[in-house]
Amino acid sequence: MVLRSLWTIIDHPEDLMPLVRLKMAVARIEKEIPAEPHWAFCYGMLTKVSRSFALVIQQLCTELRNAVCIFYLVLRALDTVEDDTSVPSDIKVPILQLFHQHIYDKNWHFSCGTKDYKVLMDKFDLVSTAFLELDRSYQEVIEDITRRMGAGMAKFICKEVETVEDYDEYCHYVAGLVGLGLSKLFHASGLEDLASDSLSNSMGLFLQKTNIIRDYLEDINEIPKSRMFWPRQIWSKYANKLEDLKFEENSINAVQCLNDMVTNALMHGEDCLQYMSNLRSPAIFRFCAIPQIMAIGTLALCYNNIEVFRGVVKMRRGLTAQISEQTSDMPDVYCAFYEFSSMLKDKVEENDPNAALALKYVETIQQACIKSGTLNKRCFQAKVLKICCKILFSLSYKMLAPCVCFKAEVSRFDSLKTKVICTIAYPIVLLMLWCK
Ligand code: D9A
Repeated sequence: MVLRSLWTIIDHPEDLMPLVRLKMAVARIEKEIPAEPHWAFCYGMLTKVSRSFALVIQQLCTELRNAVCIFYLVLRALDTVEDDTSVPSDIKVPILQLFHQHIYDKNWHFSCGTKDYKVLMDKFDLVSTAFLELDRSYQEVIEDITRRMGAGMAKFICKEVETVEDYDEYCHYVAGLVGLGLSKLFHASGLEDLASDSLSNSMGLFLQKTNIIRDYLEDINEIPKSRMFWPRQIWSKYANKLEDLKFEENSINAVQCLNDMVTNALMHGEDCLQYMSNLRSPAIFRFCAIPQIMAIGTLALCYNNIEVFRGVVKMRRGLTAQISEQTSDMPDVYCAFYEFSSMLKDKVEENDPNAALALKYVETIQQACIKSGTLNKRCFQAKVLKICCKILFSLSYKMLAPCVCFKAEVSRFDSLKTKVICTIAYPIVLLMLWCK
């Protein structure tokens, strides 16, 4: 485990400093928990269920941050009810449908879920207490979205995702509505114009479809009952049962099906660029842009990648740390979207049934990035920086290796021990260089 991280750093030395700084940032926000117990609980919970999300939320101004934090926890609680396969449908459905009323009731309580989610449900009164302190305009948005999402989830409790239309509808309820709600919260804060419902919806669909693709194996292996979000209309072209895709003998069809799903998700990329380019507040911009860049990066990683059916495919932590550090304006987003879509484009194989459509969506995204006219400068700088970092790393490695060899009297220059010692010594050298 430790050794694997070391190798990753050797391969990607440019990850190191962002990872160190990210660790420090996380440690800092964990210390800055508010004084009142209900707010302390809400922010503590947020960091527990999603570290990276907790970090981007911190950048928003206090008023908006509190509203988004509560919105996030209410949605997570709703999700927990929806996900808990041990709760019978006839109990679950009315809870989902009435959830928007329960958030006003400090005495309401329903125990379900596991681990951190169970704690969230058991102490939901603290979330309600914090919700009741929000400005009325924020409360109304959260209530409205919770009502619509709960009704939508209830509708899909007894219904499978059959067609691509069902898939879009389901994703609208669980993610598109989050986009709509956030746009309204941003508007209520007075910092942004109200974004259109259609662009806001695309922001959610792009993220959610990426999660559904990436989490294939996790959802299929869910105990006691597997959960299936891939639409039958797509997978039935490649298999008789969705589970069959995970078996080795179906690899070719599995990858084609995966590519079909990724292509479907790519469709929303252009709308997302449009939505982000309309934002004004730098903090809101970063809050929106970081998850979107992660999504297109994950799609590029998953495309044509059989590993999706074997285990978890995730971006390197160092890469996500780099993204959260280096995303501050639209040129950064264009650069990242361009880079990741090029990566995906290189993986498209001619004989794939959806190759033409995938290339068309990639082209649309890249055109939007090119049209901005900001691509060359920024992308070039980033690449130079990465190459410099690699050279610096390999130089310090080559310089250190002989010293270590000599001291340790190791005869083989490239012994594992030497490499490990160098890898430990390297960050110290780099840190000294970095801090001047
Ligand atoms: C979001 Cl309030 C989410 N979802 C996310 C996270 O981003 C969106 C849930 C609740 C809220 C917000 C999000 C962020 C910014 C702008 C948005 C937006 O719209 C304008 O939502 C559309 O994934 C969940 C849904 C996709 C269902 C909406 C980002 C996030 N990332 C995870 C990473 C992961 O691998 O899941 O939560 C994390 O940080 O742990």
